[in-house]
Amino acid sequence: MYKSEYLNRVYAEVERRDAHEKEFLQAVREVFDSLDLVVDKHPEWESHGLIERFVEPERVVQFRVPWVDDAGVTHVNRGFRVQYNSAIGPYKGGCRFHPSVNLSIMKFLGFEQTLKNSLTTLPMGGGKGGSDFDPKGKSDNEVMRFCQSFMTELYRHIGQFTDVPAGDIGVGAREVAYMYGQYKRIVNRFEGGVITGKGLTFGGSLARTQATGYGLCYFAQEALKNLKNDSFEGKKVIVSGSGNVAQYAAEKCQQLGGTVVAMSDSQGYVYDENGIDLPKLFDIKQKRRARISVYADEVPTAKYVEGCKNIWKVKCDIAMPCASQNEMDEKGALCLIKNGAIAVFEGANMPLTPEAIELVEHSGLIYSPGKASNAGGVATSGLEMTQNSMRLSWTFEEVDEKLQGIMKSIYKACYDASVECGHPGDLMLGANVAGFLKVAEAMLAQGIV
Ligand code: NDP
Ligand code: 2IT
Repeated sequence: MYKSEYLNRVYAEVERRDAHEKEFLQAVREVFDSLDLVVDKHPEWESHGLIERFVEPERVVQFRVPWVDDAGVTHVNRGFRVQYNSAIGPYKGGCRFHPSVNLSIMKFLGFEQTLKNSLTTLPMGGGKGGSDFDPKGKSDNEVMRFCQSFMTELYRHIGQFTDVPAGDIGVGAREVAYMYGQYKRIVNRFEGGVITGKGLTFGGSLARTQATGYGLCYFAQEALKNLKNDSFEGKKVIVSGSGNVAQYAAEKCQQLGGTVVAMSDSQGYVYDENGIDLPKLFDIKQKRRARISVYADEVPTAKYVEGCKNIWKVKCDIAMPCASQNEMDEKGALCLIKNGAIAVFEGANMPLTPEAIELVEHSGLIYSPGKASNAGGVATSGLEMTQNSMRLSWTFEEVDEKLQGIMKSIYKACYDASVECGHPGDLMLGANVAGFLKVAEAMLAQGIV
């Protein structure tokens, strides 16, 4: 499969051991496709067992999370923390609460996070956690009890110098605050740097809420300018999802002159040719925690269509998938290509299937992988940790300016690595190679650990 015998051997072993972990295997294959172009230049990787070590998380914790609902019924969910790689800093990465969560999804996210965090330029290793708990339809008290039970086990595995969780799907400001409250109560220390995405009154950073979506648009802006001498101005944009990442990607995109014509949730999508009315969307999603179909009930120019995968049929210039893994398959990619789209920038983690990536890249669209273009969220989490250590808070403008600088450096690192590998503009290749080289160097320097 690969030119490199070494990569073939390591992949065969991962496949043998983790045969049932399809998302993890998918993420590994994608990175190995890129490393195949550079591995020959690094014989020390094989002699130090570097890639064998890289595909094995340093530690995986799985635990029971019992909690009692409002009716007094006991439930048991499964909790996870994958401490993937600490070569360049403490494990760092979000927690996902979604019924689909399993070990494969946690490991793929931890693996991707390691390379993403390397690209941020900040000293953070990679980790991910979560639970198959579904916060949808639960009362605030139920969510609080769940978060407290989750942290009652997780607290012993984390710490500002060990592992720093944050949010992800199903984990926003409310959940982070409940988890932090329980952590503080158990350890009896106000250790702000133990978790990020905190509220502004207890150590959170301005602009962290916006950071992933804004960062995605800053990255996209850089890529459009550099590769096509173009911008968001006058472009029709699809932003899938309608959670944290999607909301602020849509907001920044509209500020930069784009028109977001469609957004979705897991049930369906809304189309509004006038551009999504964001104050309305924020009210529906943030205040009321309602379905996106409500948008079409309340906005006369909008139309609701059942089935979230059909969103890619809407004609657009730029697609920003911001919902979940494998949300765009071959069919979706073909719709974009047929409709003349020029770029796909991933806001979610691994939203395109391998077949979709291949089609998009071969048709000459700009394509950026999530580990590069959605890194603004974790980068700003890194800035939150810095502020916590310094015991001060930067202004929104200060954080936003640093975020813009970081997204530009990430773009440059990806682009430069793509040139170095002889494929200028292949941002997936660039992201994988640039992200991996730094982790590899740190791992080699630290010996066989
Ligand atoms: P949210 O929980 O805020 O929103 C998730 C959105 O995606 C919702 O609209 C949800 O719809 C939709 N969704 C979830 N699962 C599916 C699915 N299987 N198919 C279709 N739609 C789905 O999460 P975030 O916005 O935080 O995260 C979105 C993506 O961005 C994830 O891939 C996450 O890993 C990634 N990410 C998040 C960062 C962050 O800082 N939050 C940083 C970097 C990446 P519904 O409400 O119907 O479930
Ligand atoms: O996928 C991601 O980068 C996140 N969910 C954010 C992680 C973080 O630690 O802020």
